[in-house]
Amino acid sequence: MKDGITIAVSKGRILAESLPLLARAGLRTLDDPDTTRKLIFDTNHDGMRLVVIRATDVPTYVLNGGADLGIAGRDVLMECDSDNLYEPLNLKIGYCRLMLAGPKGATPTQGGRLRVATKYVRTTREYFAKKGQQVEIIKLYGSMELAPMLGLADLIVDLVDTGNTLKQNGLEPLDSIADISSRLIVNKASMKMKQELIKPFIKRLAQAVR
Ligand code: PRT
Ligand code: MG
Repeated sequence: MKDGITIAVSKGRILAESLPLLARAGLRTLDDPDTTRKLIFDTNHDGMRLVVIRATDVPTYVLNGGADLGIAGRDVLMECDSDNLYEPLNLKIGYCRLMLAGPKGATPTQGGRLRVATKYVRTTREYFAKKGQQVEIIKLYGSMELAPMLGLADLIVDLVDTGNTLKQNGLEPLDSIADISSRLIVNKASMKMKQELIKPFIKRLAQAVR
């Protein structure tokens, strides 16, 4: 583990909302992540740097100490071994819902297992297990909305914000599985070893959230 602290942030929409939040907490990158292809960013704080990576890689980096802190959606955290991470803050950005959805007006076919396409295999399995329903889960990495149209799956589990994406693809929401927002996560060893850097940062970030 290196000196100083490294914060891993999900690229894309979470990054867009994280940067203003971090700025309110007094942390600014020296280069603009939107206009360079850099992955590591120095900040106005000597001992703190930002890395910008795929959403699903954020918990992996933090779990393994590649980064000390991370910002990731609850959707991603529910899919990993987040018991081994501290999650001290709900950052109240990146709001959406994880939903079960299916073709508009379709009546559920009787007999035969339902096929559910999703990127969120673990959460989907737990959701149906709680209902005592046997389903076949088909893992996809994106564009879940396509699966029912092409006959790959009966239903999908995906993130929904406005609902426009579902609508434009002939789908409708059927059930809400989880409310999603972005969270701050912390490596457990880092929290112990780098308390004097991490604790004040969490405090500033908590104030920025409010
Ligand atoms: O790079 P990779 O493909 O792995 O990630 P990504 O491209 O999905 O990243 P990005 O930028 O979409 O950010 C993903 C993270 O943002 C998720 O892990 C969530 O925590 C958070 N988030 C918040 C969302 C949404 N809202 C959201 N609406 N992630 C994705 N969406 C997508 C959704 O999958 C669907 O395709 O937006 C579409 C639905 O939006 P509406 O408004 O049409 O309902
Ligand atoms: Mg995307």
